[in-house]
Parts: sequence; C-alpha cells; structure tokens
Amino acid sequence: MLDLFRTRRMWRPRQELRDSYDVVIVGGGSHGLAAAYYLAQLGITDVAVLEKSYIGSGAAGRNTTILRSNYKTPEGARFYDASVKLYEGLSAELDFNLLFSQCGHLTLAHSDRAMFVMANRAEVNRLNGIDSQLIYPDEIKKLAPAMQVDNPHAVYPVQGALYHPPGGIIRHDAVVWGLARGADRGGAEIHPYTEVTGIQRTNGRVEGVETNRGTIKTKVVLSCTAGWSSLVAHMAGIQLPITTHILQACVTEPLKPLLDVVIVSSQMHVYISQTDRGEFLMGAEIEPWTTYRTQGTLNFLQEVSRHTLELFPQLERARILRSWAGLCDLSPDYSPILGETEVEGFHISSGWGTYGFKAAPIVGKTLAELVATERTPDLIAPFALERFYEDRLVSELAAAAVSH
Ligand code: PYC
Repeated sequence: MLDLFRTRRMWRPRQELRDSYDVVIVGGGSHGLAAAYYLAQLGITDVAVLEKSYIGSGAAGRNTTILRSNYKTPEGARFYDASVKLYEGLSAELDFNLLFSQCGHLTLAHSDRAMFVMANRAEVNRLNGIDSQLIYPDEIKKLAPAMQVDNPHAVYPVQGALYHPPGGIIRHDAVVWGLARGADRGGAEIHPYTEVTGIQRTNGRVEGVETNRGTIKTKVVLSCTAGWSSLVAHMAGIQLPITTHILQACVTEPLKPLLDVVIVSSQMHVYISQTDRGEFLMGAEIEPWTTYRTQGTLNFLQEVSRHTLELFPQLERARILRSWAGLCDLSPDYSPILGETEVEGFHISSGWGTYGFKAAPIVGKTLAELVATERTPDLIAPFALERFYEDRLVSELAAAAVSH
C-alpha cells in the first residue's frame, strides 16, 4: 500500500500514479467514477480518476439522495429516465447493495396554477413512457397518511400532487463506493488527494494535465466535478456560463417509520424523506448568492423547519442532528452542459444545478460512449455547450423544489 494514503479515510489506490493515461477523469464523485466504470465496460481501461480529496467528498456526498425522472422537458425526462433505469440494475451489476428504495415521489401543488403545471409535466412524462400522474388529496392521504393534508389554516393548502412511482431514494455513499469498486475491478486507477492544477493544450487539443503530484500526458480529459467545473474548464481556456451556489440540507434524530414516500413542494421550497435509519431528511432552496463557502445558515434551518412543520406538525419536538451544504453549478437554463467542448479531447459534465446525483450512471455511460466512438450520443446532444450560442435552451426552470 502506498505510504501517502496509509492514515487517511479513503479509497487506497493499488498503483503509483503514472505519467501517461489514455483518459484522465477529473473528479472522483459519482459522475467521474461512473465514467470510469462504463469506460471499462467498453474496454477502455488505461484510465485515471483524479480526486483532490477523498472519493465522494463533493456533491456526491452532500445531496439528499433523491432519484426521479419527472422532468419538464422531453429532453430532460428521457435523459433522467435512462438514468433511473440504469440505477435500477446497478446493485446487481456492481454486486453492491445501493439500497435503492423506489418508494415513489410526490410533488405537491398548492394553487390552480401549480395544478396546471403538474398536469403538464405528467403529460410530458407519459408521452415519454414515464410513470407520472396528477392525484388529489384523498389519494395523497393514502400514500402519506402521516402528512397533514387538510389543514384549514395552511399557508400552502394541498390541492393535489404529481405522483411519480419510480422515484425514490438511494444511499449516496453506497453509489460512490459501488461505482469505485466497479471501476477498479474493470482496471481503472482511482487516485484520491490528487489535485489537477492545469490542463495542457497544443493547437486546440488536450495534451495533458498538471497535478500536485506531477504532470500526466493524455489526449482525453473528462471534467466531472461539481462546484469546481468552471475553474477546471478555465484551465482548458473555456469559459462556462455557470454560477456556483450552495444548497443546504439537514437530518433530524432517528424517529419511528412515519413516511415512505418522498414529499416535495416547489412552492414551499422543501423536500422531505425518511431515511432507512429513521432520520427525516429535509432540504430547502438554493441560496441565491454565489459562493464556495459551504457553511450552513440559521435562515435555512428556520425556513426548512417552518415548511416541514406545516406538513408534519408532529415533528415539532424532533431535534436536528446535523446539516450540510453542497456546491451546485447552475447553467442559464438549469439543464446540464454535457459532452464535447471547443478544445479537442476535453469533455465536460457540468451545470447540474441540484440534479447531478440522479444523472450519474447515464452521464458515465454516455461520456464513455462519446470517448469510445468519438460521436455524441443522441441522448446528450441537446445538452451541448453550443446551445447557449445557438438559442436552443432546454429550460428545466422550476422542475424542482429548490427555486431554480
Ligand atoms: O431535483 O429532486 C430534485 C432535488 C432534490 C434536492 C435537490 N434537487
């Protein structure tokens, strides 16, 4: 075992870092590890995943574990549906239990306008073969009997919901470790605590990456970081239309099982689930200012508690155990920026807002196909960076509870 890693909480690499690879992946989170895993499946194994901290230390370890595909646009819905389908088979494929619970996902509607928007989303989803339907308070009560649906004093009365049965929650750390094991078994090298400090280019194509552990020659770089994607792209001379914000979440102390469906409200900006440990897991809206400072705020705790208590007043005395914040890169249309760039050999997975974790397997698979075939897969063609120059936006504005 390498000395550098002996004392650290982390994945232990089997090999020394070499000075050349066919493919270098920047970021050892769910996207980077999925890309390494699917590249190995296509026979591309001379691959290094470089992670500046421990694997899963970024957005992959700081989300609220929700998977779903009930998006607003046909492009988004089809893409996330392919991801949920890959997730469905991944525990068996990786021989690693990812604890995927397809418990169903309810997006509450609190106004006539919201009911109209949910009906529209249900229609787009169904046209793309995705199970989504508009339901009314009686059905909501059956799915979430512990939730207060008929509160006459509610600030946000519940009029209905978009019900999405395939949605649910999955263990994020299991996803990271399962993919890391799969990539490692396939032959990829995973190097934690290896920070990329520069991208070398000649005549508009990638030649290598500089790291805190030396320079590596490569013709292909996949940038798979969340939070840092604009900085990594900048190293390659590319300006991304991205702003970086924090999103916060928290959990209560463990409680008896009370809720076995994911509850989301786009108007209250709250999403709530109960983990397999019994904790209520709650998140709120994205903070409107740009920052890399992942410190929690009192305002978040107040707002998330106020809105959760309107739906679950029985949690009044539950204590909050811990909270965290993750970095989110927002693109102008709230859809990802995925695939090739103007620098030959430099491909990106960026601009995920708060949707990145759900997309990990399909990002890995499509980026691997792009590298193997040198052709952009149809599923990700709508998310190319050029769309911002060609007026082809794919607006996922308000397709989540996070005020984007
Ligand atoms: O889009 O499902 C979502 C989501 C949950 C938390 C943040 N985004």
